[in-house]
Order: sequence, then C-alpha cells, then structure tokens
Amino acid sequence: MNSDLVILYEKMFLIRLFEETLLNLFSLGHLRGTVHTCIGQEACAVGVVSAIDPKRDTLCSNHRGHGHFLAFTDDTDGLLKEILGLASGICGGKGGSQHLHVNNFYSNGILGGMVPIATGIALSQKFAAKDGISVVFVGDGAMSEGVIYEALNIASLWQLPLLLVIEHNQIAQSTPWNLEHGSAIEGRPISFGIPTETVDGNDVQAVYASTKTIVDNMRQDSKPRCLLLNTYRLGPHSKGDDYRCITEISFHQTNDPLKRAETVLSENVKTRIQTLCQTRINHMLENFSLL
Ligand SMILES: Cc1ncc(C[n+]2csc(CCOP(=O)(O)OP(=O)(O)O)c2C)c(N)n1
Ligand SMILES: [Mg+2]
Repeated sequence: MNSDLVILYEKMFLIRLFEETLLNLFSLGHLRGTVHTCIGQEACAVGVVSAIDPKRDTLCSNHRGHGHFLAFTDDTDGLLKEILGLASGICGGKGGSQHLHVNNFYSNGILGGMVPIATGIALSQKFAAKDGISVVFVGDGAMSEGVIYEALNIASLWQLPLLLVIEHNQIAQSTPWNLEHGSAIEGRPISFGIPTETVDGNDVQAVYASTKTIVDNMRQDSKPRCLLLNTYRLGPHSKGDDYRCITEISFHQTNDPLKRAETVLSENVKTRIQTLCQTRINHMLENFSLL
C-alpha cells in the first residue's frame, strides 16, 4: 500500500465532502453569497500543496480556493465560519469564500489578480535570501488577463522564485477554453523563458511528484517555474450554473481523481478514511447546529 496515496486521498476526500456539504447548506438556505467548488479538481490542490512547506512558502489562491486553503491549513471549522459570515471566521466573516488570509495563505476573487501579488512576494523571498517560494494558482480562463503577462515578465527578468500553477479545467464559467484562447496555454510562460511542465491534474501522485521536484529545484536556484495541470470541473461553476451537456460531464466522471485513487486503495483503507472524514464533517455541522 502506498502510504503517500493514503494521506493524499484523505485530504482529497475531506475537501470533496466539505464542498458537497457547502452546496447542500446553500440549497437549505443556510449560506448566502456564492461559492465556487473545486469538485473534480481536488488532486490539483492536494498534489501541489502537499509538496510545499506552509511555514517557508506562500500560497496565493483564487475564486475556487477552498481546496487550496484546506490542503494548506486543514482548518475546516475556520473556513465554514468564514463562509457563514461569522465574526469567529478566519477573516472575521468579512472575506467569505473568496477573500481569505491566514498565515502564508492569501486569496482574492479577481481573476489573475493574485499573480502580481505573488510575484511581489517572490521578490521579498529573493531579498530574504532564504529558500522559500511563492506559489500562485490560476485557471485557464484567467490566462487571458494581461496583468499575468506583466508579472511573468518581471518574474523572468528578475528570476524570482514564483511557481505559477495553471488549473486547466477547460472552461471559464461557460466559455470552453478553445473559444477563448488563440494558442496553447503552456506556450505562454515558455515564451518568457519560464520552464513549464504539463501534468495529468487528476492523478494526485503525479501532481505531487512533479511539484516536489519543481520545488526542490526552485529551492536550489530560486528561479520561476510553471506547472500546467490538465483537469476538469465536475461540479457547476458556482452553485447551479452549468451549461455543459450531461454526456460530456459523465465522460469526465470516469476520470474523477478520487475514483482513480480508489482503484489503488484497498476497500478497508478507503472505508476507514471515508468514515473518518464523514465523522469530522458531522461534528463540524453539529457544532454549528446545522445537522
Ligand atoms: C477580472 C475578473 N473578471 C471576471 C470575473 C468573473 N469570473 C469569476 S470566475 C470566472 C471564470 C474563471 O475561469 P478560470 O480562470 O478558467 O477558472 P475556473 O473558474 O475554471 O476555475 C469569471 C469570468 C472575475 N472574478 N474577475
Ligand atoms: Mg477554467
């Protein structure tokens, strides 16, 4: 049994349950505003974040950031309180789902908006002359934002320890990527001289292994890198808005990162982890009188 996979699967399963719970709380009228879940993309969040160091490294996320946040902090209660708008939430209930900050974690909902910020953080890490790196997640759609290219240019020019992670889930809200982009996305960072690796983003072990190697190299040379993860959003864009045909979604369900991990895990291990996570989520809901 691969012990790494057991740990990675548990983190993915917890994120899946947490976000399914959020969608349910919305439908019951307990939550307001909006949420963007990463259902189907958990391997990207868990694979990348498990390979970085929350103390040394900084993580900048985006509108679809619960998975990144939970993989980084494991704080399900703090995040739920924040999304419920409670003063005891991690940002006093004012940030909601998209504007989160705790320790070295930052997110905002402006597409591409965190990339120049992450580049500035990378500059400060370079000045500090330690081996910390700055990681930033964007979607394929965000790659149309011009500010990303200004930031990549600076990261390349000044050779900053910035890791740009692109979660290529093939769609931006309702626009398929091929109706938005005139060229392959991985060509963009390469054109700035930034080494770019493309990985199957639904294979959590592959994502983890590639990130680990990239991060080890960045700690040595303190230079920028890009990781492009091919994946698919299995859930709606936010709560119920989905215009894709059912056949397309069903096709991608066979490539669900959780199901893929489950094919390698024993039935016992899978059941133990699922029960553990379900118990944890139930306790959380009981604490908030939501069960
Ligand atoms: C600057 C800006 N423009 C538009 C939006 C509205 N918006 C939120 S998410 C989204 C689609 C993002 O697509 P992508 O970057 O591929 O990320 P995904 O949602 O697929 O994870 C849009 C257009 C926004 N938040 N910020
Ligand atoms: Mg997308």
